[in-house]
Amino acid sequence: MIKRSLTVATAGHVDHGKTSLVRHITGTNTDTLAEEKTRGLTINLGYAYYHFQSESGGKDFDNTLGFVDVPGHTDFINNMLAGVGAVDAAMLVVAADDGVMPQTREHLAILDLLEIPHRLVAITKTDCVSPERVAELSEQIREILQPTPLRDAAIFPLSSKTGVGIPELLQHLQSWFDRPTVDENLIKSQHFRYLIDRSFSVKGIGTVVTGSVRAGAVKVGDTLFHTGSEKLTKLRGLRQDATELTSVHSRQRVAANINRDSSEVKRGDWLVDPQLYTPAIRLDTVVRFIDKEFSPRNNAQYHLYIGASHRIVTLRQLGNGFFQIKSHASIVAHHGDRFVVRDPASQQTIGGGQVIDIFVPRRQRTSPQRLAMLTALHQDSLPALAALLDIQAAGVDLDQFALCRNLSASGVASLCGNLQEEKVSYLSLTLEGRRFPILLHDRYYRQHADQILQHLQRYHHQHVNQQGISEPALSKAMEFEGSHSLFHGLLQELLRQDAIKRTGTLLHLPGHQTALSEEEKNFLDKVRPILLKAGTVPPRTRELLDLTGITLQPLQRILRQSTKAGSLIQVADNRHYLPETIMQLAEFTEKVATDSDEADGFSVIQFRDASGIGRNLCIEILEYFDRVGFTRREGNSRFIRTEKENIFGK
Ligand SMILES: Nc1nc2c(ncn2[C@@H]2O[C@H](COP(=O)(O)OP(=O)(O)OP(=O)(O)O)[C@@H](O)[C@H]2O)c(=O)[nH]1
Ligand SMILES: [Mg+2]
Repeated sequence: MIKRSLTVATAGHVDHGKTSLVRHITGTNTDTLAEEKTRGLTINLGYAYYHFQSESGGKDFDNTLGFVDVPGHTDFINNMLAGVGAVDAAMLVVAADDGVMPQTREHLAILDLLEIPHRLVAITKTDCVSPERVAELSEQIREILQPTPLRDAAIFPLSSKTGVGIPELLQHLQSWFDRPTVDENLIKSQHFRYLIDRSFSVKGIGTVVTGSVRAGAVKVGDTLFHTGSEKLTKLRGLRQDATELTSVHSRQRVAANINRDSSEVKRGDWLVDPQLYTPAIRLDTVVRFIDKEFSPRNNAQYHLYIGASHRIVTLRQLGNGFFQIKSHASIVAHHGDRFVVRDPASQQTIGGGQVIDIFVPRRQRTSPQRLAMLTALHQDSLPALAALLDIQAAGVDLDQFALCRNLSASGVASLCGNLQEEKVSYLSLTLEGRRFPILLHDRYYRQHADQILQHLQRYHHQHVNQQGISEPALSKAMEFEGSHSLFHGLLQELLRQDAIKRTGTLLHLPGHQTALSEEEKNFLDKVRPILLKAGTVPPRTRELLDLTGITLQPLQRILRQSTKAGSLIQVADNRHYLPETIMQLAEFTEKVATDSDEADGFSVIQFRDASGIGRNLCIEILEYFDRVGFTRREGNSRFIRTEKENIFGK
């Protein structure tokens, strides 16, 4: 038996018979609160299930139709929005006697803005009116639906009192299962996301949450990230209605047993794959306003409903139909997530839209480049990536692209495969500390590479005695506008292709070799054995005076020349090293970093104790490593920034 499930939310004006209809179909009264019972109306979301088996194409299916019953009363619109924020199907309920009322219209607008794919209309209480009235109301509803995507929605006149019309409605709901609801490839290409709508504590079991899987798949025993507490949690168990499950995938509604305290968990929180968590305060979006003339006031506060959460936000028009949402509290969202905006002053739903980017730049938020980027991003992943490659001279940050769109490693791999089929030629720059490479269109790679090569050529021309230029100095001299990591990636690529070479820390063109003067050769013959013998604590310049018998000024001059030629490396004002000793020290530093608790880096003291080198010289060595980009200092800790070969060559 193949399991399938679909969740349908109700919608419609207060007292129009939503809860009664769900009860008639499932046998469950979802109005469980005492207050709901005494007032005879729904306040909070209600959940119920209808199970049926079916057969199609020679396969047997075990189907679960889940219902999320929402309140119709406008006072509880927050709950209604949380309920419809996580479903793929909805039924708009209109009572035959009352007809179309304010919340009929508002809920219809919300379903429209959220672009819920499956929808139908139920006309309830037909037992209270004449057949003519039902026909007339059907006509009116048709007209109202006409300008919306619900225009083709089927309309079912029925009565929850007599049961008339309900079999037809059920048959239609069941037919929704025949459309493919599960795409295995899509599930694999995304990380797990599960939207929580309730949390409670069960004796002997612990915290149980209910909600719906919005993407990906998960199995019992997996570790997830709970966004509300920002803590990891183990998934202890899964249940769909009365059935225990071992795994779940996108589009299923399930209860999950997690090891967090139920007081930490609230509606609107997510359980996500730990790699996916990227909360944002700002979102760049497209918004559609119900009143086309409407334009948001810059500092006004609006209510944003996204997923099952509610935020106070401001809206800022960016241009080309894009709007920036700024929230007082962080939002967990990804590209394509839908939302609704309400105006607290008028208490009306005013619009809704879709998230485009969750990585909003701090500056130039409305620049033509940013708008072009948003236009590129406002497409499916493949055309979006192709368009970005075309316009981004600094390359496409695939880490961000993948996080924004919730793409797993397999999703990224298949996307890049498709890109190659499209004959887009680009280069992947793999960089340490990043999950995915930076992608650079061949055109831009050539531009950057030419610029680097030309610069080196000019440099050699102007500094004949110098073997080359260090990476940070080159980047500075070129006024390179891209990131440090892009520059580093470009150099790695050029080194890999032998288009440039590195001697010590100095980058140069392959053909360039400084000719050593007789004087330099003699000096090196004399000084190399001294430095080799001294190892990691070479003599200071002053000490070299005695050791070489050369007087200060000529010694300083020749040290300078040898440094330029790459034969020696100057670590501090008065201290020069052989390149191979620096390489040994770099290797040693990597070991110190690995031996120490990696997350905390390593300290000068640790380095001193491990090396036996005096504290002051240790500081000089490490500061030199910082300067050339091998290590990075944060407070009292140092971290290895890149493999030593990337800085000092092989
Ligand atoms: N005669 C008749 N009464 C109905 C029918 N459906 C619902 N009712 C009655 O209408 C009233 C409201 O029904 P509910 O199902 O609670 O309405 P609701 O849409 O869930 O209301 P809210 O959740 O508060 O928005 C109840 O008294 C029901 O018994 C129907 O088909 N025929
Ligand atoms: Mg109700």
